[in-house]
Amino acid sequence: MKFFHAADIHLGAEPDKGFPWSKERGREIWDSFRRLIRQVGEEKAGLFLIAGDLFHRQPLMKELKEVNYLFSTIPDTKVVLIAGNHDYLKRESCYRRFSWAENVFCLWGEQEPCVEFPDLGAAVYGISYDRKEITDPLYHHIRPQRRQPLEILLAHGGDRTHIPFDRSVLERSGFSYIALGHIHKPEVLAKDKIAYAGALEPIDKNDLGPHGYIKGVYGNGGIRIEFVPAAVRSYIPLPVKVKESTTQFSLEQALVRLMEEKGRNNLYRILIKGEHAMGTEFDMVRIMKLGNVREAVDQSHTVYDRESLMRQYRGSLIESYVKRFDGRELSATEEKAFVYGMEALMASREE
Ligand SMILES: [Mn+2]
Repeated sequence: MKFFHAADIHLGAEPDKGFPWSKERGREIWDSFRRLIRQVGEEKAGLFLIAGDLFHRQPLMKELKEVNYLFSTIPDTKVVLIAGNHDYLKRESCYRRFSWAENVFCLWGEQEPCVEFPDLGAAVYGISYDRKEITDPLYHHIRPQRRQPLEILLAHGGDRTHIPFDRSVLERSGFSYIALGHIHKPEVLAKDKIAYAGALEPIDKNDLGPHGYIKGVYGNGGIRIEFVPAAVRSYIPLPVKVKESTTQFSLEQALVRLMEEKGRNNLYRILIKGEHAMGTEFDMVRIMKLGNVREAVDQSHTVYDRESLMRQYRGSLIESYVKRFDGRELSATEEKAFVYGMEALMASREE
Protein backbone atom coordinates (compact mmCIF):
# COMPACT_ATOMS: atom_id res chain seq x y z
CA MET A 1 0.00 0.00 0.00
CA LYS A 2 1.22 3.46 -0.88
CA PHE A 3 0.68 6.44 1.38
CA PHE A 4 1.38 10.15 1.04
CA HIS A 5 2.33 12.38 3.96
CA ALA A 6 2.11 16.16 3.62
CA ALA A 7 1.96 18.99 6.15
CA ASP A 8 1.98 22.76 6.45
CA ILE A 9 0.32 23.49 3.13
CA HIS A 10 -0.75 26.89 4.53
CA LEU A 11 -3.58 27.45 2.04
CA GLY A 12 -4.64 31.07 2.25
CA ALA A 13 -1.13 32.38 2.93
CA GLU A 14 0.22 35.17 0.75
CA PRO A 15 3.95 35.12 1.41
CA ASP A 16 6.10 38.27 1.13
CA LYS A 17 3.26 40.77 1.58
CA GLY A 18 3.90 43.93 -0.42
CA PHE A 19 6.18 42.24 -2.95
CA PRO A 20 5.00 41.97 -6.58
CA TRP A 21 4.82 38.16 -6.51
CA SER A 22 2.86 37.85 -3.25
CA LYS A 23 -0.62 37.24 -4.70
CA GLU A 24 0.83 34.85 -7.29
CA ARG A 25 2.50 32.86 -4.50
CA GLY A 26 -0.91 32.53 -2.85
CA ARG A 27 -2.26 30.97 -6.05
CA GLU A 28 0.82 28.79 -6.47
CA ILE A 29 0.27 27.24 -3.04
CA TRP A 30 -3.25 26.19 -4.08
CA ASP A 31 -1.96 24.88 -7.41
CA SER A 32 0.77 22.86 -5.71
CA PHE A 33 -1.82 21.28 -3.43
CA ARG A 34 -4.02 20.43 -6.44
CA ARG A 35 -1.07 18.83 -8.21
CA LEU A 36 -0.26 16.80 -5.12
CA ILE A 37 -3.84 15.48 -4.94
CA ARG A 38 -3.72 14.54 -8.62
CA GLN A 39 -0.48 12.65 -7.93
CA VAL A 40 -2.03 10.84 -4.96
CA GLY A 41 -4.88 9.74 -7.26
CA GLU A 42 -2.61 8.68 -10.10
CA GLU A 43 -0.51 6.54 -7.79
CA LYS A 44 -3.66 5.00 -6.25
CA ALA A 45 -2.44 5.66 -2.72
CA GLY A 46 -4.42 4.06 0.08
CA LEU A 47 -3.83 6.90 2.51
CA PHE A 48 -3.24 10.63 2.22
CA LEU A 49 -2.08 12.01 5.59
CA ILE A 50 -2.12 15.73 6.33
CA ALA A 51 -0.26 16.52 9.55
CA GLY A 52 -1.73 19.94 10.39
CA ASP A 53 -1.76 23.52 9.10
CA LEU A 54 -3.56 22.66 5.88
CA PHE A 55 -4.70 26.30 6.20
CA HIS A 56 -2.64 29.32 7.14
CA ARG A 57 -5.50 30.68 9.28
CA GLN A 58 -9.12 29.80 10.05
CA PRO A 59 -10.53 28.27 6.84
CA LEU A 60 -13.44 29.98 5.08
CA MET A 61 -16.48 27.91 4.14
CA LYS A 62 -15.82 28.39 0.42
CA GLU A 63 -12.22 27.23 0.89
CA LEU A 64 -13.39 24.06 2.65
CA LYS A 65 -15.75 23.40 -0.27
CA GLU A 66 -12.84 23.66 -2.71
CA VAL A 67 -10.62 21.40 -0.63
CA ASN A 68 -13.45 18.90 -0.17
CA TYR A 69 -14.10 18.89 -3.91
CA LEU A 70 -10.42 18.09 -4.53
CA PHE A 71 -10.53 15.26 -1.96
CA SER A 72 -13.68 13.89 -3.62
CA THR A 73 -11.73 13.48 -6.87
CA ILE A 74 -9.64 10.72 -5.20
CA PRO A 75 -12.48 8.58 -3.75
CA ASP A 76 -10.29 5.46 -3.47
CA THR A 77 -7.84 7.22 -1.14
CA LYS A 78 -8.62 7.77 2.54
CA VAL A 79 -7.69 11.31 3.49
CA VAL A 80 -6.89 11.81 7.18
CA LEU A 81 -6.16 15.19 8.71
CA ILE A 82 -5.56 17.00 11.97
CA ALA A 83 -5.73 20.73 12.72
CA GLY A 84 -2.46 22.51 13.51
CA ASN A 85 -1.70 25.68 15.44
CA HIS A 86 -2.50 27.90 12.44
CA ASP A 87 -5.85 26.30 11.54
CA TYR A 88 -6.69 25.25 15.12
CA LEU A 89 -10.26 24.29 16.02
CA LYS A 90 -11.68 27.55 17.25
CA ARG A 91 -15.13 27.12 18.80
CA GLU A 92 -16.78 28.75 15.80
CA SER A 93 -14.40 27.18 13.24
CA CYS A 94 -15.98 26.15 9.92
CA TYR A 95 -14.00 22.92 10.32
CA ARG A 96 -16.38 21.84 13.08
CA ARG A 97 -19.60 22.11 11.07
CA PHE A 98 -18.42 21.10 7.62
CA SER A 99 -19.69 17.85 6.13
CA TRP A 100 -16.93 16.11 4.27
CA ALA A 101 -16.84 13.62 1.40
CA GLU A 102 -17.00 9.95 2.43
CA ASN A 103 -13.26 9.39 2.01
CA VAL A 104 -12.25 12.24 4.35
CA PHE A 105 -11.56 11.64 8.05
CA CYS A 106 -10.82 14.49 10.43
CA LEU A 107 -9.24 13.66 13.76
CA TRP A 108 -10.78 16.61 15.58
CA GLY A 109 -11.23 14.14 18.27
CA GLU A 110 -11.68 14.78 21.96
CA GLN A 111 -12.83 11.21 22.73
CA GLU A 112 -11.73 9.11 19.78
CA PRO A 113 -8.34 10.16 18.45
CA CYS A 114 -8.23 7.21 16.05
CA VAL A 115 -9.76 6.07 12.77
CA GLU A 116 -9.54 2.48 11.53
CA PHE A 117 -9.37 1.17 7.97
CA PRO A 118 -9.62 -2.64 8.15
CA ASP A 119 -9.49 -2.89 4.33
CA LEU A 120 -6.03 -1.30 4.44
CA GLY A 121 -5.00 -2.97 7.68
CA ALA A 122 -4.32 0.50 9.06
CA ALA A 123 -5.28 2.65 12.03
CA VAL A 124 -4.47 6.38 12.14
CA TYR A 125 -4.23 8.28 15.43
CA GLY A 126 -3.90 12.00 15.93
CA ILE A 127 -4.54 15.05 18.09
CA SER A 128 -5.78 18.41 16.78
CA TYR A 129 -5.09 21.86 18.20
CA ASP A 130 -8.04 23.61 19.82
CA ARG A 131 -5.89 26.66 20.60
CA LYS A 132 -2.82 28.38 19.17
CA GLU A 133 -0.37 27.05 21.70
CA ILE A 134 -0.17 23.78 23.60
CA THR A 135 2.74 23.33 25.98
CA ASP A 136 1.83 19.84 27.27
CA PRO A 137 3.82 17.01 25.67
CA LEU A 138 0.59 15.27 24.57
CA TYR A 139 2.30 12.85 22.19
CA HIS A 140 4.26 11.30 25.04
CA HIS A 141 1.02 9.80 26.36
CA ILE A 142 -0.58 8.45 23.21
CA ARG A 143 0.05 4.75 22.51
CA PRO A 144 -1.03 2.52 19.64
CA GLN A 145 -3.79 0.14 20.75
CA ARG A 146 -2.87 -2.72 18.40
CA ARG A 147 -6.09 -2.28 16.44
CA GLN A 148 -4.50 -2.91 13.04
CA PRO A 149 -1.13 -4.15 11.75
CA LEU A 150 -0.16 -0.66 10.55
CA GLU A 151 -0.50 2.02 13.22
CA ILE A 152 0.21 5.61 12.27
CA LEU A 153 0.32 8.76 14.40
CA LEU A 154 -0.38 12.19 12.90
CA ALA A 155 1.37 14.81 15.01
CA HIS A 156 1.93 18.54 14.79
CA GLY A 157 4.50 20.49 16.77
CA GLY A 158 7.83 19.80 18.39
CA ASP A 159 8.87 23.19 19.73
CA ARG A 160 8.44 24.57 23.25
CA THR A 161 4.98 26.08 22.77
CA HIS A 162 3.62 23.57 20.26
CA ILE A 163 3.35 20.15 21.89
CA PRO A 164 7.03 19.60 22.65
CA PHE A 165 8.30 16.04 22.41
CA ASP A 166 11.34 13.96 22.96
CA ARG A 167 12.38 12.10 19.84
CA SER A 168 13.41 9.01 21.82
CA VAL A 169 10.03 8.83 23.59
CA LEU A 170 8.28 8.86 20.21
CA GLU A 171 10.68 6.23 18.91
CA ARG A 172 9.75 3.91 21.74
CA SER A 173 5.99 4.59 21.49
CA GLY A 174 5.30 1.61 19.22
CA PHE A 175 3.79 3.40 16.23
CA SER A 176 4.73 2.00 12.82
CA TYR A 177 5.07 5.52 11.44
CA ILE A 178 4.78 9.04 12.86
CA ALA A 179 3.82 11.68 10.29
CA LEU A 180 4.97 15.04 11.62
CA GLY A 181 4.03 18.60 10.75
CA HIS A 182 4.84 22.14 11.98
CA ILE A 183 8.55 22.43 11.23
CA HIS A 184 8.76 23.66 7.64
CA LYS A 185 12.08 22.04 6.84
CA PRO A 186 11.69 18.38 5.84
CA GLU A 187 13.58 16.09 8.19
CA VAL A 188 13.70 12.41 9.01
CA LEU A 189 13.98 11.94 12.80
CA ALA A 190 14.09 8.13 12.66
CA LYS A 191 14.66 6.21 9.45
CA ASP A 192 11.37 5.13 7.80
CA LYS A 193 9.64 5.77 11.11
CA ILE A 194 9.41 9.43 12.18
CA ALA A 195 9.58 12.34 9.74
CA TYR A 196 8.62 15.93 9.11
CA ALA A 197 7.25 16.28 5.57
CA GLY A 198 8.10 19.99 5.70
CA ALA A 199 5.97 22.69 4.10
CA LEU A 200 4.72 21.80 0.60
CA GLU A 201 5.82 25.26 -0.60
CA PRO A 202 8.16 27.62 1.28
CA ILE A 203 5.95 30.05 3.22
CA ASP A 204 8.48 32.72 4.13
CA LYS A 205 12.01 33.81 3.29
CA ASN A 206 13.47 31.69 6.08
CA ASP A 207 12.06 28.48 4.56
CA LEU A 208 15.28 27.68 2.70
CA GLY A 209 16.15 24.42 0.98
CA PRO A 210 13.88 21.96 -0.86
CA HIS A 211 10.16 21.60 -0.11
CA GLY A 212 7.62 18.94 -1.02
CA TYR A 213 6.07 15.89 0.60
CA ILE A 214 6.80 12.33 1.69
CA LYS A 215 5.77 9.22 -0.20
CA GLY A 216 5.72 5.90 1.63
CA VAL A 217 5.22 2.24 0.85
CA TYR A 218 3.97 -0.31 3.34
CA GLY A 219 4.51 -3.96 2.48
CA ASN A 220 6.22 -7.15 3.54
CA GLY A 221 9.47 -5.36 4.14
CA GLY A 222 7.80 -2.90 6.53
CA ILE A 223 7.76 0.81 5.72
CA ARG A 224 9.95 2.73 3.35
CA ILE A 225 9.65 6.48 2.85
CA GLU A 226 11.16 9.00 0.46
CA PHE A 227 11.03 12.78 0.24
CA VAL A 228 9.67 14.15 -3.03
CA PRO A 229 10.58 17.78 -3.89
CA ALA A 230 7.54 19.53 -5.33
CA ALA A 231 7.70 23.28 -4.62
CA VAL A 232 7.54 25.56 -7.67
CA ARG A 233 9.93 28.12 -6.15
CA SER A 234 12.68 28.32 -3.55
CA TYR A 235 14.25 31.08 -1.53
CA ILE A 236 17.94 31.11 -2.38
CA PRO A 237 20.69 32.92 -0.47
CA LEU A 238 22.90 34.71 -2.98
CA PRO A 239 26.20 35.92 -1.54
CA VAL A 240 28.22 38.03 -3.96
CA LYS A 241 31.71 39.40 -3.44
CA VAL A 242 32.57 42.85 -4.79
CA LYS A 243 36.02 44.38 -5.27
CA GLU A 244 37.47 47.84 -5.78
CA SER A 245 36.73 47.75 -9.51
CA THR A 246 33.06 46.79 -9.07
CA THR A 247 30.56 49.42 -10.19
CA GLN A 248 26.80 49.59 -9.79
CA PHE A 249 26.16 48.36 -13.31
CA SER A 250 28.77 45.61 -13.25
CA LEU A 251 27.28 44.39 -9.97
CA GLU A 252 23.75 44.43 -11.40
CA GLN A 253 24.87 42.49 -14.44
CA ALA A 254 26.63 39.88 -12.33
CA LEU A 255 23.54 39.49 -10.12
CA VAL A 256 21.17 39.12 -13.07
CA ARG A 257 23.43 36.47 -14.57
CA LEU A 258 23.64 34.57 -11.26
CA MET A 259 19.86 34.66 -10.78
CA GLU A 260 19.26 33.39 -14.32
CA GLU A 261 21.67 30.54 -13.69
CA LYS A 262 19.89 29.50 -10.50
CA GLY A 263 16.44 29.81 -12.02
CA ARG A 264 14.50 32.98 -12.77
CA ASN A 265 11.49 31.68 -10.87
CA ASN A 266 13.24 31.51 -7.50
CA LEU A 267 13.33 34.25 -4.88
CA TYR A 268 16.71 35.64 -3.88
CA ARG A 269 18.31 36.95 -0.73
CA ILE A 270 21.32 38.94 -1.88
CA LEU A 271 24.24 39.57 0.45
CA ILE A 272 26.99 41.86 -0.83
CA LYS A 273 30.39 41.25 0.72
CA GLY A 274 33.96 42.31 0.01
CA GLU A 275 35.35 45.78 -0.63
CA HIS A 276 34.21 48.68 -2.77
CA ALA A 277 36.14 51.73 -3.93
CA MET A 278 36.03 55.07 -2.12
CA GLY A 279 33.01 57.00 -3.30
CA THR A 280 31.17 53.93 -4.57
CA GLU A 281 27.90 53.35 -2.82
CA PHE A 282 25.62 50.67 -4.24
CA ASP A 283 22.06 51.74 -4.97
CA MET A 284 20.05 49.08 -3.15
CA VAL A 285 16.72 50.34 -4.52
CA ARG A 286 17.91 49.48 -8.02
CA ILE A 287 19.06 46.06 -6.84
CA MET A 288 15.69 45.35 -5.20
CA LYS A 289 14.10 46.05 -8.59
CA LEU A 290 16.18 43.52 -10.53
CA GLY A 291 13.28 41.06 -10.22
CA ASN A 292 12.57 38.33 -7.65
CA VAL A 293 14.87 39.95 -5.11
CA ARG A 294 13.35 39.31 -1.69
CA GLU A 295 16.14 40.94 0.26
CA ALA A 296 19.38 42.81 -0.46
CA VAL A 297 21.94 43.59 2.22
CA ASP A 298 25.19 45.45 1.62
CA GLN A 299 27.96 44.44 4.02
CA SER A 300 30.84 45.54 1.81
CA HIS A 301 33.50 47.89 3.15
CA THR A 302 35.18 50.89 1.59
CA VAL A 303 38.80 50.58 0.56
CA TYR A 304 40.44 53.86 1.60
CA ASP A 305 43.44 55.18 -0.29
CA ARG A 306 45.26 57.04 2.49
CA GLU A 307 47.38 59.25 0.25
CA SER A 308 44.49 60.58 -1.76
CA LEU A 309 42.46 61.03 1.43
CA MET A 310 45.13 63.30 2.92
CA ARG A 311 45.31 65.28 -0.31
CA GLN A 312 41.56 65.60 -0.56
CA TYR A 313 40.97 66.58 3.07
CA ARG A 314 44.07 68.70 3.73
CA GLY A 315 43.79 70.68 6.96
CA SER A 316 40.76 68.77 8.20
CA LEU A 317 40.19 66.29 11.00
CA ILE A 318 40.33 63.54 8.39
CA GLU A 319 43.89 64.46 7.39
CA SER A 320 45.13 64.30 10.96
CA TYR A 321 43.29 61.01 11.51
CA VAL A 322 44.79 59.43 8.39
CA LYS A 323 48.26 60.69 9.35
CA ARG A 324 48.16 58.59 12.51
CA PHE A 325 48.03 55.46 10.34
CA ASP A 326 50.38 56.71 7.68
CA GLY A 327 53.72 55.41 6.58
CA ARG A 328 53.48 51.79 7.73
CA GLU A 329 51.83 48.46 7.01
CA LEU A 330 48.70 47.96 9.10
CA SER A 331 47.78 44.67 10.73
CA ALA A 332 44.34 43.25 9.91
CA THR A 333 42.94 44.57 13.20
CA GLU A 334 44.46 48.04 12.68
CA GLU A 335 43.12 48.12 9.15
CA LYS A 336 39.65 47.31 10.47
CA ALA A 337 39.92 50.00 13.15
CA PHE A 338 41.09 52.48 10.52
CA VAL A 339 38.13 51.66 8.25
CA TYR A 340 35.57 51.95 11.06
CA GLY A 341 37.03 55.28 12.11
CA MET A 342 36.99 56.52 8.51
CA GLU A 343 33.39 55.45 8.06
CA ALA A 344 32.39 57.34 11.21
CA LEU A 345 34.27 60.48 10.08
CA MET A 346 32.71 60.31 6.60
CA ALA A 347 29.25 59.79 8.04
CA SER A 348 29.65 62.83 10.35
CA ARG A 349 30.67 64.97 7.36
CA GLU A 350 27.46 64.07 5.56
CA GLU A 351 25.24 65.34 8.36
MN1 LIG B 1 2.32 24.74 12.67
